[in-house]
Amino acid sequence: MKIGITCYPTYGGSGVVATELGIELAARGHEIHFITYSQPFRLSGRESNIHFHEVAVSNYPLFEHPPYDLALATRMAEVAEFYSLDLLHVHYAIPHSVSALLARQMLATRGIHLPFITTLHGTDITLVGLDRSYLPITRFGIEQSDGVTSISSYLRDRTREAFAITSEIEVVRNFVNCDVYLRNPELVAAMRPRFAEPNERLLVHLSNFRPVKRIQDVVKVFARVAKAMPARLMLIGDGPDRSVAEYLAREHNVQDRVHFIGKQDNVNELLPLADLMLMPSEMESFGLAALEAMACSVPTIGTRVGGVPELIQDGHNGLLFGVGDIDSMSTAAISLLSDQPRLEAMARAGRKTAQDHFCASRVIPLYEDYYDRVIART
Ligand code: GMT
Repeated sequence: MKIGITCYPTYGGSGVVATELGIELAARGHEIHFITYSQPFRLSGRESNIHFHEVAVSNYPLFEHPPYDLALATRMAEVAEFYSLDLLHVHYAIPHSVSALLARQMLATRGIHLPFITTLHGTDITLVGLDRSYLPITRFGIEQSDGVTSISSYLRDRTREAFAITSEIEVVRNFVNCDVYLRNPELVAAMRPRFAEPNERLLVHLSNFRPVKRIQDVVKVFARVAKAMPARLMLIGDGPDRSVAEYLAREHNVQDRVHFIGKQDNVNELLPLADLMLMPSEMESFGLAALEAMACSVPTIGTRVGGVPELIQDGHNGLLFGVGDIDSMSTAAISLLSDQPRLEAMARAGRKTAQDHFCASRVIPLYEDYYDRVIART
């Protein structure tokens, strides 16, 4: 198949999922065309079967707000016609589904058929989409899509309820490449000393540091752990709440124990170094970071929100608590990190969950099957 993929290429889990999907599809012989404003950050640019088409937005002085959506629609239509795409797959509803709709309409006037699929990722529904100024156009974009998928059952149900949508939404959960995300003992032995002493526990958090991630809770939980045992915290990512996290680390006197390592491309090399992942989010429609950690045999202490319970079974492959329940999360972290056999059992269970249900090799065929069905019925 020849598939166009559009996503936010530089930030957030939706861009990661879209990029990894393109990479996996290309490896399975499909021809993939990323149509985005910059090259997705997990692409090297050297992958075979993958093409990148930059969307350039003209910044004519009259445009205080350059019309990216229109430039994107135009590029989608051009690429689809030039390369005879079978399908467009857009990730994150706003504004991508509306741009895809415009591209489909533009091409239809020239007798070219271009179905498009929208994948809902979370904040496009739970935050931005529910903003009154975007709600009608988000609903319209979803309704006009030839196919819609969501990354969890939670998000499917939330979308139906919030937007009063009755059409079918296919659940295709997020995935991870289990051959890339894994715990390689030699790599761990070589790299872990950069972040922790042998007698120290290493905790990790990975996000875009937005308020929804509650990074303050990460630092507070870590500060309590660090009082109970030698420990370090590795913070991967960057974003608006980074300075709050830095401030809190100083307040709790753990600034020397926290590594702020910023945005990283190869998180598969960093996650396995840790003993425990902290994901105390206010909301996660899925929680891709926890899945990536689980695949690397790192269990997560997280919150019982959104689609997280579809991934983490409390007490089996991770631990779940109420949002903001720092006392319970800290106590649980200290107890788990003090009990090596239980920690290892949970790590194994997490790896097994990732392998049994969320490996790319299991999930990518679900997308291929869905593409076939959408193409066949449109
Ligand atoms: O969580 C973010 O801030 C990024 C956001 C996105 O759309 O890029 O993540 C959403 O999509 C991820 C990939 O599907 C999910 O794993 C996240 O749970 C989801 N975030 C939220 O629902 C808050």
